[in-house]
Amino acid sequence: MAQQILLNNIKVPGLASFDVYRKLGGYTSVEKTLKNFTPDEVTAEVKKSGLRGRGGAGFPAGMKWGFIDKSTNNPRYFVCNFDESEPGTFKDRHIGQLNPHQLIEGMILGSYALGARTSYIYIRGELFYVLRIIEKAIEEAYANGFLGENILGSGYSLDLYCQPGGGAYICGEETALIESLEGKRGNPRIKPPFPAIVGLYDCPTVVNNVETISALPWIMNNGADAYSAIGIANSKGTKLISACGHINKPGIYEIELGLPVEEFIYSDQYCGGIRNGNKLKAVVAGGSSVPILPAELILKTAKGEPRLMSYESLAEGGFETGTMLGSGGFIVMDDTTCIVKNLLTFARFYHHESCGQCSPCREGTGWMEKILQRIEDGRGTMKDIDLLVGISKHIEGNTICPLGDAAAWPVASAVRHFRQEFEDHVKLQRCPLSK
Ligand code: L3W
Ligand code: SF4
Repeated sequence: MAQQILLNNIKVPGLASFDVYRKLGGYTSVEKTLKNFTPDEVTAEVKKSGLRGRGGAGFPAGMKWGFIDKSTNNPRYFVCNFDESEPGTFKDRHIGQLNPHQLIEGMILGSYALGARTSYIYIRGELFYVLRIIEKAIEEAYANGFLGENILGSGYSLDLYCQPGGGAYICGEETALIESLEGKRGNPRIKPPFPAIVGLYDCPTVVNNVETISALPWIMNNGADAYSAIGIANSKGTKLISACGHINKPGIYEIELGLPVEEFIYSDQYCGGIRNGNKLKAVVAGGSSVPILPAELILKTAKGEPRLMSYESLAEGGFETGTMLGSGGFIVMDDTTCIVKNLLTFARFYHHESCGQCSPCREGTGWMEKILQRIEDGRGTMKDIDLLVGISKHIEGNTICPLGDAAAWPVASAVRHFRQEFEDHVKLQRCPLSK
């Protein structure tokens, strides 16, 4: 059984209540940290642990905290990105719903490290039922002296608010989230400056994902060395994977980074193999925003080495033959799947969610959707296939935020790995998989 850090007590009845959480050792990391660690020592511990951002980019958490300018008197903010909207990604809502105090405990630790006096959990608007659970947990934390003035007599004070999101995928991009939190339309800002320098209300701000923050209590309780002893290379600790699609056991799994992909897909402990004994066709390993890989490249790298569930191994080969761990939304497709149709669904999503600020994304996502619809309907031409690739290349790297890249990468990789299937649609003037 893999080490469980985030899901350890998840099945305990009543875990969302302060009393049950506290009985299981909850909030001990706050007691220990406020007494024995300076804020900079907490940052140093998180740096040493090797914890990386679990929202998609995998940026080292402690390093991000280290960018915060503490030399001015400006307020600093710690913000939790709970705007989980990435297709195939449903891990954060699970821990927020069932273990909200673990997240609040992590918020206290991160806020203390950064010297934040006010912090926010920005939660996807549609997850209103989770917001209610978190707000209740925040109330309990105040009532028990873990939030508010002079926490546990330490001299450190913190107010924590839970804010419902604006109802758009783009509000999960950290600068759009900040704009939305300020009460404006969630339009991404140009980076740099990064939020660590100019963030919420133009003050230094760190935005971290729910899963990243929820790992902090374990790290402060057990130490950075214990955390970095789990995992592999520069992929330390555990990762939540929301597995979905054509597998026997869809669900949320906490894996130790470095687990072979083959074991994750086929073992009974995890996905339990492909449904109906079908053949694996393709996987999108990190939410829909990463390159799609065919079965042979998700199980083994181009060098023939077993592919591992880690930042490095999934990226091995670059975008020619590799992909990204991303948010951990693991979408599995069997051999009954039409890649063009699947891609069309993704393209429609990005077109709908584009904020419209930059023309390559605003125009390109809609254009790709139209072409994919044409090909899927049997009205496409061979030229359309190259046009798709051309558009995706013009979007990639030419936009304000990563949504443009996120829309381009799946298209470029699908044509690279499944060109024959696109050509068959054109030749047959229909989907080859339709009866
Ligand atoms: C200060 C520097 N800070 C980087 C910070 C930056 C951010 C973090 C990572 O995109 C990805 C995207 C989606 N000084 C800094 C610095 N930072 N350099 O580090 O930054 P970045 O730009 O690499 O990525 P990002 O903008 O955070 C996130 C992909 O994740 N994705 C999306 C998932 C969506 C969800 C969801 O709905 N919950 O998870 C999935 O793969 O495409 O590539 O904080 O400020 N020099
Ligand atoms: Fe908006 Fe798309 Fe530009 Fe991002 S890339 S700022 S979503 S138009």
